[in-house]
Amino acid sequence: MAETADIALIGLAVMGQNLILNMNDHGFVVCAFNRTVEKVDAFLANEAKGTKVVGARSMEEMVSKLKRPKKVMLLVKAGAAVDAFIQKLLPLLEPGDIIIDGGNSEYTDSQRRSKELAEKKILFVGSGVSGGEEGARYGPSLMPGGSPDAWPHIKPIFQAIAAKSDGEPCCDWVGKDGAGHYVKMVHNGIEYGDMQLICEACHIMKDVVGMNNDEISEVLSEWNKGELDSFLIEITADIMRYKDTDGVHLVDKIKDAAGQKGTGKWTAISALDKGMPLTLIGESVFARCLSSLKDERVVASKQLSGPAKSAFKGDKKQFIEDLRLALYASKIISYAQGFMLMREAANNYDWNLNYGGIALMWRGGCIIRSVFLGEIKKAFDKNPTLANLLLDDFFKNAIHKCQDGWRRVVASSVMQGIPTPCLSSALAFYDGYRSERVPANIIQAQRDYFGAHTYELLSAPGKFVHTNWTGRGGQVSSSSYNA
Ligand code: NBP
Repeated sequence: MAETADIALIGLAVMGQNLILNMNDHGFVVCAFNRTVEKVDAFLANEAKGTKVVGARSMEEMVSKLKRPKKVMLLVKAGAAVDAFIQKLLPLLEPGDIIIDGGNSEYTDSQRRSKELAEKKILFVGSGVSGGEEGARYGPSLMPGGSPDAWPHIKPIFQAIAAKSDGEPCCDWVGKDGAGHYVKMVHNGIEYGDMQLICEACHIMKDVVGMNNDEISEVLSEWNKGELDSFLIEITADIMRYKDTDGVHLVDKIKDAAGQKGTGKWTAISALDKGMPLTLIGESVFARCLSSLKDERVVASKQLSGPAKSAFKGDKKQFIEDLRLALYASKIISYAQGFMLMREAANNYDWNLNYGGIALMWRGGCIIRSVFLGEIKKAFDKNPTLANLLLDDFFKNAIHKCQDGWRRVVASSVMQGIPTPCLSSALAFYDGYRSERVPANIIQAQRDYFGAHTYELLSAPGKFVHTNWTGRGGQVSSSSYNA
């Protein structure tokens, strides 16, 4: 059989089909395959009709159509399906051939697969793919990591099909083993945070200021012309004004119980594992959990009271501007936390992450794409070893400019009984991060008091001592370590 295809793609659901058509548009010959083989025929007869896409009715046929080194990309359900396909591919591939997993896999799975496949001399790439259906078709954000030897072979395809930002592809090599999927995971965590922040802003406009959906939509559209210019603000403006066939706003008919597929939770778990205060993303995951306790909330709403409702009395225009500043400041905190987590992961796993490059990869194509990411790229381009985004002049000045309005919004929401887990936890993080002294000395004293866990004196760094606080305890202390 003629080896004519540049790459094979397994998985003909929404992502796979659209990526194939995108590759085809850029001149690559793709061989399509799917577990349910009938979908190959249907794809060739419909969406891929008239293209250079070829199909295969077995994995053997698929591999036989590939040029060397053979490149096979999987766009299937994450987890066992990926492992199953890898096992089936192994007897068909030779050393130097490449397997790419483009699904939303856990980075720990990609670390394991990288290692296992390296032992068999197969080059493995775990690539984050973001942008949904439209991104896959016309330019996704791609975050490939794994075996660096694979990159020169897949780079022309990946960078051709990726979204472009100022002419540069939103795709570059992220790092070894699970780095690509890790960065994609953090991207999704940030996406959870951005979405929750926008929801909180809408809630405040509705229940503190008393605005209707069309007015909220107008404010969001206005915000989308400035610092907050982003895909998520843009689509939320559309959502808020969208009317169902009966003329009623569709958003008000949707059950207020948010779903989740795990990537936000994985980000929060990784942050806890690494001891990083990823408070905003953590709160955004918990906010979804709380939302899905709908039945309990309905019962509680009839029994637990809050402050009496009062009509908004302040300067509406000023308050909306405060809200914009609160959203912007909280977003800065969320991204600062996300980059703190990636820096810690890079230290843990010996990844050499290019933070400016990551900001560029997220600048276009993906769900969190925004003008703001251009500023993050500039900050890391200026100082690649920047310890924290908040210490960059641009972001420092932005937060300083925002903080009065931010505090007013959080205070008003608290007084009105409107939950703002992300806006307020971001402010708490900011106030904690900028504090030279926090009350953790009291925690250390408490731990030593009840469990002889010892504490470190400011005057003797590195020396851990125990005090017999009550006079009843002994002199023996617990050992000092951090879990
Ligand atoms: P799905 O996540 O719905 O997966 C569908 C594909 O997985 C089909 O090809 C299906 O084959 C195959 N599959 C399943 Br389901 N179980 C399988 C199994 N046990 N063994 C072998 N194949 C199996 O498709 P998608 O939404 O296109 O997403 C593909 C990947 O990309 C996922 O990992 C997803 O998380 C990720 N992703 C999705 C988006 C998005 O916006 N949808 C964005 C970014 C990343 P069949 O046809 O035979 O059932």
